[in-house]
Amino acid sequence: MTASTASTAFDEAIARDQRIEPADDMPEGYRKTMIRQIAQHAHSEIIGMQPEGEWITRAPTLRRKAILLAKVQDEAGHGLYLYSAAETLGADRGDLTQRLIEGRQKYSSIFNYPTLSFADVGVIGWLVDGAAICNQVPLCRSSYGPYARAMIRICKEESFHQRQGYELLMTMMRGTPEQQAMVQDAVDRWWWPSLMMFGPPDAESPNTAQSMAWKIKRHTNDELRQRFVDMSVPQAAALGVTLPDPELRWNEERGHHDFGQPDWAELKRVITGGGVMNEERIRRRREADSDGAWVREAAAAHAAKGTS
Ligand code: FAQ
Repeated sequence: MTASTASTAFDEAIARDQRIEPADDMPEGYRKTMIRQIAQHAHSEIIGMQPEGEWITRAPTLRRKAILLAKVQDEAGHGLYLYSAAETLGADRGDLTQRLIEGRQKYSSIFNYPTLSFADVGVIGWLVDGAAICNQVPLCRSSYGPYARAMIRICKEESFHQRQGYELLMTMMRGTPEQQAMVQDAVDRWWWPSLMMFGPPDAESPNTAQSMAWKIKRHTNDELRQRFVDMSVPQAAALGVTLPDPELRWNEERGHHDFGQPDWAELKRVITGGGVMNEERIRRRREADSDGAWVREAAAAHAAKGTS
């Protein structure tokens, strides 16, 4: 097939809302964009195990510990499905990990903030998984088949994550004034970083227009951020916490909440390695990679023997 017929078949499939599958011809730019987004997403799931993982040994009850363990294991699973999806595009998993630990590929800014109390575990479930769901449900209709299909299972698991976080916060809000203050403090620290998860404002997002045209993204960063704010306001009220934004109010005319802008300079700083936890997150990822090298070598040697 020549390049022009390949691009026509691809364009027609996109126009008809058909899925692009690994063996289909696709423009190089599409392949590169998909690898970038899927790899960044996979890295986020794996690095995202760290902030909550730190609380597994300090969970207040056996029940909370079991829930948290299950959640953190789910994140590992999500990373693995996503690396597999990237491999269908010709990417190499080892190479992607190398790019992450050398700072050549990004992961979500949200995981560069510290988890200071157990209330952070609840707020990560409520707000961070809530934002992830808001962003990822439309990705179940993303044009690249393996990515869209991985997203269906991931979203189901993310809803459990969100519910466990909200239920934990509800329990703490029924507790002592100290517990209520811990929840409010965690909400104050995580609200703005959660809004940043949706990416820069549309006017400053270099990839959105092309990714929307290719139906990789189904909504812009600002559309999803608005959806998340509208979803979170009644949940905050039911919980009895205040969202730390003095500009937050219902706009009758728009049928949406107006809200303040996150500190976009902070997002840039965190994405480029300047967040509080960036160094630690990458140091631990690098350590896990080298500690696990013998397992990969043993598995490869076993596979080479051709026995099961
Ligand atoms: N952090 O032009 P755009 C989770 C980068 S999973 C870091 O707007 P795009 C589950 C962007 O990559 C969370 N980098 O880019 C969990 C681009 O990089 P480039 C991860 C960011 O791709 C919960 C540049 O800035 N979710 O939380 C961020 O069209 C709890 C310009 O931006 C996904 O990855 C950021 N916040 O839109 C786990 C979802 N924002 O080109 C554990 C899939 C932007 O310079 C515990 N990804 N960048 O290399 C997406 O939907 C999109 O990639 C966006 C960005 C919306 C993140």
